[in-house]
Amino acid sequence: MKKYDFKSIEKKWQTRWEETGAHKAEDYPNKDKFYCLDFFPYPSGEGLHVGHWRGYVLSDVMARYQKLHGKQILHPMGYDAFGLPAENAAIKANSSPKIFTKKAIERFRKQLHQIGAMYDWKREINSSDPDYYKWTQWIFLKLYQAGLAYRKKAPVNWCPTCQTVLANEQVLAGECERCGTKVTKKELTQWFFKITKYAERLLNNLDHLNWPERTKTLQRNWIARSDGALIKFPVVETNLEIEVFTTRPDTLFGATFMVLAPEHPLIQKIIASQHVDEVEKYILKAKQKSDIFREQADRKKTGVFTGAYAINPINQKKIPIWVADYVLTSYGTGAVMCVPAHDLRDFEFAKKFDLPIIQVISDDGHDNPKILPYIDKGVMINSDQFNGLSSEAAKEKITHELKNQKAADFQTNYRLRDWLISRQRYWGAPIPIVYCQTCGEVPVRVEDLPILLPEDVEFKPKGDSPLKQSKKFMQTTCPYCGKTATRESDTMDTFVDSSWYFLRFTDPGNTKVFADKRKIDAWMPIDLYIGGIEHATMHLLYARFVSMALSDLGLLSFDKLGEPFNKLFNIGLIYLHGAKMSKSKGNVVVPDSLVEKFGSDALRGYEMFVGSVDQDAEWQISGITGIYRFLENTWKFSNKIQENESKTSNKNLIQINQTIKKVTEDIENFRLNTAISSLMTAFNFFDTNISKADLAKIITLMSPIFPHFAEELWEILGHNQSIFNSKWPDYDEKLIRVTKNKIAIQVNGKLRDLIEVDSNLGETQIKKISLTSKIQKNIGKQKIIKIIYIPGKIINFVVQ
Ligand code: ANZ
Ligand code: ZN
Repeated sequence: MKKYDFKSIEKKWQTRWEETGAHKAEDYPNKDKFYCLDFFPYPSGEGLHVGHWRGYVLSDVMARYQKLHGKQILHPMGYDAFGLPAENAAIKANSSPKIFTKKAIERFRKQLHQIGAMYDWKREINSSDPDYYKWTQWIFLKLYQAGLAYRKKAPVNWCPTCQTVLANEQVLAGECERCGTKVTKKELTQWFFKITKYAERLLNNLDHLNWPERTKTLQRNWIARSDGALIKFPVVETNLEIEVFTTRPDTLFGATFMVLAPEHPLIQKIIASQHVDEVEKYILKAKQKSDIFREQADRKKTGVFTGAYAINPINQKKIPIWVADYVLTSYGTGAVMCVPAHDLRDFEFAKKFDLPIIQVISDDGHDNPKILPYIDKGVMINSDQFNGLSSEAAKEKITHELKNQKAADFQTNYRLRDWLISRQRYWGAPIPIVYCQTCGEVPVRVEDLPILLPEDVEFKPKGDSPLKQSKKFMQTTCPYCGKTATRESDTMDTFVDSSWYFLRFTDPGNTKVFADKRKIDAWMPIDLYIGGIEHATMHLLYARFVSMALSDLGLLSFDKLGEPFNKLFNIGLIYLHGAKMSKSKGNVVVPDSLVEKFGSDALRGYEMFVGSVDQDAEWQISGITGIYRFLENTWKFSNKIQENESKTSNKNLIQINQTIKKVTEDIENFRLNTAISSLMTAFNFFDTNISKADLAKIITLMSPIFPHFAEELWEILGHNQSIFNSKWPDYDEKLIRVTKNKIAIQVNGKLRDLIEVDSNLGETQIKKISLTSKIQKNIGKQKIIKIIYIPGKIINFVVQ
């Protein structure tokens, strides 16, 4: 008997798959298709560790499983090669991002090959390749023409270490997502994509997606819809009005002052002369602080009085107008009506500056200063004709009343901000815009794409765009008038590259269009998308936006909602010694040596066995040996059957059918760990009374997880076609239903009852069932001193 020589087996099958084009995806699938994708990796210098493998193995298991169900598969792989990680790593390694990325990709490709996945390598893409980023620039131009890309001067998040701006999504708890530095604020002209135009659709469509609830919730909270009212407050002795957005129009009678954000344009127009100096000073200071800092709830409140007053439109009372930095310019209207009795921040502000506090909602219909600020719903008080109403009802009524007087309107706001896409960094796709002295801001002509990234620059970050250093790059001519013009020197956020790559996979070689529409239509939407939870509010939101926008432009039509990812699965993280596996924590297990020692199949198996794939799991260093032994035993067993075939016994047949049912259901529900357990149980149970054909069925069940191993045994069992061209086995429901046994229950040898039980029940279970039968009264208070069980026939209780 041949021994389990995984090295030659795995090499043999990987070569054979490649030579026969086994994983080549059709351009136009003509039957059921299955597009199975992993979030494509950025090629870091560190290479892959076993935590990365987990998702790649899972997606491959699913792709192979679907292939065995006759589906046509698209399972591609590529590299998110532009961006800060590659650039920072290149700086550290004293290399150029281009050379560094090339090397990193080579290493990644080699490691990815070890997985033995059914990737169609002919479709490999690299987002830093001009053939790719040409189309990233093209998509920019499309969005620009549609008014969805624009430039504006805005206070932006600035990372002093990375020396670049960050999108809101890249700021985590006030720190740079990449390097952890405290993010500051800078006033800069930047490029934005108008994702806010899609806020409502991005939110509502979530209801139709087969995504984990947790991820949907993260997106919902990020988009954060709030329903309220826009209310106008006239400014005393002027014809000006201050508009506020409030979610609590029910508290209007309690509005005792207003606060404007320091950036609010009306401040200059209403400020009383004796307050100018103080207000100006305050504004200057506030502008240095980031929004995230300003929003922190536990900060001491600061502010200044403008000397001006407004009229509360509901009761015509005069209220003072203040400036304070806890009001943000980027949300609502940048002005707030302040209700200290019912809002914590307003309450603290009123206490500090001694402003009036009027309670207008109460839990029992009475004033109760001790419970302020009172944030809950309740009964209206101190609110004239609205007294006694529930605050919920008053919300509607007060807004209606003011709407009739044209002083208010219902309004919905979103927290979502436009996506800031320009970066003052080198390693990205140049933004295809030029500035002409005559024509101003002009988009590049499509036929001039790609705008190549120049190489004659020092790419280390200095706070200003490195592209500016290249005269050759910067100097150009205006596409409209032909006069000299300069290029935009910022590059695009890498999330722009990754917002459409899944479309390119359907037609990666196309030089005429970003991808042939028929090919996109044939493969999209993605049937299974696998990646970590960390991209919930970044990549997954951006990609949905770009798909919707391109759909609206008529460039895509595969889904009426424009949604690219039908089903999303979040893979759990791998931990080692209680910490998330990562190079920086020094707790990395690399797959290479495990593959060398135990084989790719054993590692694939352990990746699926280490825990439920939707949960984080602790890596056990020796865990892989259990899987390896299982493969080795299965190997020996199968070879024995091959050499000495017999008929399948009834007992084995039942086990086989039960295992088919169990493994099928487990894979369908992403329970790979229990699928493997069932396979182990089955082989423990089997005796050698099993036919080759029946054994082949069980080998097929193993094949998505252990593809090389299964191919080899399949061949040994006499097949000359790849196992993946065969069919997933069916089970026979009749054979699963277990047979019954009649058991005689005796007490001291006398027959007392007869029961019918499933034949697969063991002694303990039969004992339990017997003790609840009629014999209870025969035993009574007597003590059981011995139980004699004759399997499947008799159970005798000896009592005294
Ligand atoms: C009056 C009021 C009374 C409010 C009350 C709350 C409680 P969400 O739910 O996040 O939409 N607000 C509005 N614009 C703001 C800005 N630019 N900066 C800081 N705060 C702002 O929050 C809406 C509420 O946040 C609004 O409702 C407003 O305060 C405040 F008892 O208006 B409210
Ligand atoms: Zn011009």
